[in-house]
Amino acid sequence: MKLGLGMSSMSLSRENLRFAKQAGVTHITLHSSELRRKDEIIPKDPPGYTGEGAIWTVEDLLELKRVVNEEGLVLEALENYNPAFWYDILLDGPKKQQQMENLKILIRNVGKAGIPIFGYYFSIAGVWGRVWGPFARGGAEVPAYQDPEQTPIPKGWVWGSVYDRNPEPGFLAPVLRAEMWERLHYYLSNLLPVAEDARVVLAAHPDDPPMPALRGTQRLIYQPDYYEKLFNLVPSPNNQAELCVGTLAEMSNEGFYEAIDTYAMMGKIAYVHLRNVRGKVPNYTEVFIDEGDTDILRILSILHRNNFQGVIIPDHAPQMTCPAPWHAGMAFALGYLRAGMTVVERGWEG
Ligand SMILES: [Mn+2]
Repeated sequence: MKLGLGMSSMSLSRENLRFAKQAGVTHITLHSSELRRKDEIIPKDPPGYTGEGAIWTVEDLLELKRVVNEEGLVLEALENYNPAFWYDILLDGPKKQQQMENLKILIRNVGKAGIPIFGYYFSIAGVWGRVWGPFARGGAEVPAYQDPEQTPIPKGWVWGSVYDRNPEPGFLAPVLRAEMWERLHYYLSNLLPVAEDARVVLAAHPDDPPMPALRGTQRLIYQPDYYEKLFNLVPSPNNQAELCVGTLAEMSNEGFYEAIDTYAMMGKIAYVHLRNVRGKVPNYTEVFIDEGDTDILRILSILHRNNFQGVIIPDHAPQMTCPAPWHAGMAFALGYLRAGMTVVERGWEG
């Protein structure tokens, strides 16, 4: 098991890479949906606009990797496409084939840059409906889900972003589950052969929040054992899970420890998001890693028993009351995970 930290284009800096190194982190995952090539950024774009979606070149990716490597860390995964890269794959729209050809180029480039994993979240509604509040221990600020009223998705909008600056008026028509599985099949059956060839694992995040439907779109992986269907949909060693334990714990059905045991045994876990949570859909809140309903040491023990060799990142952490709320929250989670990993790997003999 390796300790990782997730960063975004906002937080990727020499200082933060050193912070990670100091906290015992060896691997970085980079949330790449916000990354736009420098020549693409236009200051007057509306908030949340994705850009046109110019695919990152091998040089772009090698530059990211070089910065991470220079601080003594490994770039393990990119996480999430810019929605501009694949909105018509998600929506079954007219640019679907063209966008698929671009994703193939992207995955080949990721492979050429030597980045072993690409994490994705196959969802139209995206992460939606969370509220922030002082719900963790001592009033630390965290996201929570409180069964919000679900509004339809405006046209021109996908995955939490605006992909069309001049959309038609109106709303997206409802999308049924069978149709979503078909779209996922199109994505995987086209991209997995390229990913195999490029030696890149495609790693799926579960539905977050794990509601059976969100804003009129039915969803795919919203119960712990539904990953099996994804693995069987297009069988491939490169078809794996970006296993988000917090999201699995939020799901309405029990049995997520057993599901994780099974997926770890199958060698289907590309990397792990590990955070704690209190409650389940449709009402839950994120909390400190030692605070919620999930037995984090049991998760680490299951992973270790199955010889999991991949990276574990804290996913999110509460904002702690101090001049550096993100850093303090992450340092607490990283320290807890570092100690937990040591205990399960070495065994505790008192
Ligand atoms: Mn996650």
